[in-house]
Amino acid sequence: MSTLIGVIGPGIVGMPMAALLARTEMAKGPAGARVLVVQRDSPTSGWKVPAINRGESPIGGVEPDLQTIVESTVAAGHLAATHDIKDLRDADAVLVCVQTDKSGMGPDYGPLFAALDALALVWRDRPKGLTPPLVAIESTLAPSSMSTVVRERFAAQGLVAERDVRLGNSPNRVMPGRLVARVAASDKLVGGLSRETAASIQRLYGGIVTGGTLHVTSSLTAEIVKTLENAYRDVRIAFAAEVARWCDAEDIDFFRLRDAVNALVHQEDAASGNATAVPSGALLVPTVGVGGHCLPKDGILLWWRRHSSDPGAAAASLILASRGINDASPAHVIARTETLAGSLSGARVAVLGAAYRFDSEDTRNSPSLVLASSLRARGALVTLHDPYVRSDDVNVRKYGLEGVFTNDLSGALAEATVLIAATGHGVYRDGLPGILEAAPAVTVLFDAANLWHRNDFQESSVRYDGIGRGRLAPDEGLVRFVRDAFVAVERGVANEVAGIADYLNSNHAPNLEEQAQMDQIRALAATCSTGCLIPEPGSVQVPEAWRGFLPTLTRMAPLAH
Ligand code: SAJ
Repeated sequence: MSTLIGVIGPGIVGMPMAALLARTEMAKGPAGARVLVVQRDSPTSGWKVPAINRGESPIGGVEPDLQTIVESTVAAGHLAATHDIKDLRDADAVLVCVQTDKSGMGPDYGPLFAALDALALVWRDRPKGLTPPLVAIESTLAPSSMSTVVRERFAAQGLVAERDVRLGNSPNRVMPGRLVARVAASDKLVGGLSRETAASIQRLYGGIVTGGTLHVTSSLTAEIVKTLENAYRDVRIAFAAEVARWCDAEDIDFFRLRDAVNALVHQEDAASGNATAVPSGALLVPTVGVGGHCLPKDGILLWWRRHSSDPGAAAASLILASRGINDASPAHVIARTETLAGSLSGARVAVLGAAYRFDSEDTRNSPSLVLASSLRARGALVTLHDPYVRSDDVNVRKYGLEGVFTNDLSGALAEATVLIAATGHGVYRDGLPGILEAAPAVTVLFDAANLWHRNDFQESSVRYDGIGRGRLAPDEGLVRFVRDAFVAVERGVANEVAGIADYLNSNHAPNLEEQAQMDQIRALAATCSTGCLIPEPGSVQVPEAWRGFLPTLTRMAPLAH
């Protein structure tokens, strides 16, 4: 009987994993495993099961290769989908790829627990004595969850970890727009409640993570590193936003400063000059804000256990402070646009982009929606455009924007007098002449997505400005100051993470092999392809303020612990 692998949740994590596992098994011929995707028959996602069984990928946006792999593996009988989780009764391994979210200062495990409970119910009556089925949780987990709430979920149904079910976690490092390529090429962490379980997941993934390394570690370490990668990305965006806000007030070119500082600390990328290059440098790229299903929640997940028992440390947290700095970005965009255009009350404003990131259809926590909603609250007459977001998108509706949303770019532009670019879609970057032509009444364009440059508007009467678009070159002293200010923040984050790891080891990892050691946390975080270079903990040097400017995060850095 061939192996049966289950994948619960055909989203941006589960779909590429299922397709790639199926293709690997297909290559083995008829003896290869069958991969069965499970999606409960919900109003918003039940449609994915018949779509997949027709050989159609349910993932929108620009996803090279995914559709081809889904089509071929379904046709070959190695990939299928079902609404019924009971079809996983005899599964040898199950990947759990459902979304986790935050609720207050902790995780919202509603969907995860629903999946685990349903799976445990199906497995409760499996004949004992066989090899216990393997569970690999791909979803991002708040540190300590595997050894506490996940283990307890199965135990509540009589399934004892390692005896009746093998529990591991291998957090996804997907990147919309590059889903298939990133799974194959990225290093991946593999945790387990036992080293044997982690090694079993490593073997299962060996055929699909072909360009990256599978790093075996403890569940707790994998949980900490995964949430840290996103939390530290959020911090670096917040730091860049603080510096850019000061540069904009001084008319200094933030992106030239960014490139100079990133070169000094040897953490560079191509993102300053390309809106669709994934930023990975030390200073990241400030935009309309930070959205998605990951960065807004993972710093809070990382702090979950410690926050409730150490509110003083939480108050000094750089990770938590960064959330507030980034959430202020839409308001800064409006203020800067009004500096250019005067009051936006009564103005016809077209917002370009509703998705939370470029070349994606995803609107989860999208700052573009916050921006459009805030503009309307100020009395602006808003149209919101996006080429990929569906007109019945649940988040567009949640903000009450369905009446002003359109996929028709010309229609959005026809009467606009102000344009705000909020999402860095490549079609916008490459379509400026057509945009200006379709917007005859536009006098002001504010770029909050690093799409264009001043010289793109030399022949145009449109007044252009944007985040980080100052005209003056940064001088050497400023470059060194921002480098020193950044080094203080990265050291502060290292001290904060060490404090969290110590807390978790003391309170949620009684056995040494379950614990998370700082040197391994740093080594594994460094395998993140978008940069997560955490220095050793140590004393923080705060530079003298530069012409009265000292980023809040730098000022806070010595207190983080
Ligand atoms: N953003 C900026 N400036 C930047 C980078 C991002 O404003 O320099 C904004 C984006 O516009 C977006 C948000 O932040 O609104 C998140 O962008 P992202 O590039 O982090 O994209 P995600 O959230 O889809 O992917 C992140 C990635 N995490 C890291 O790079 C550490 C990805 O590798 C993870 O797999 C993913 O979270 C996840 O699922 O955890």
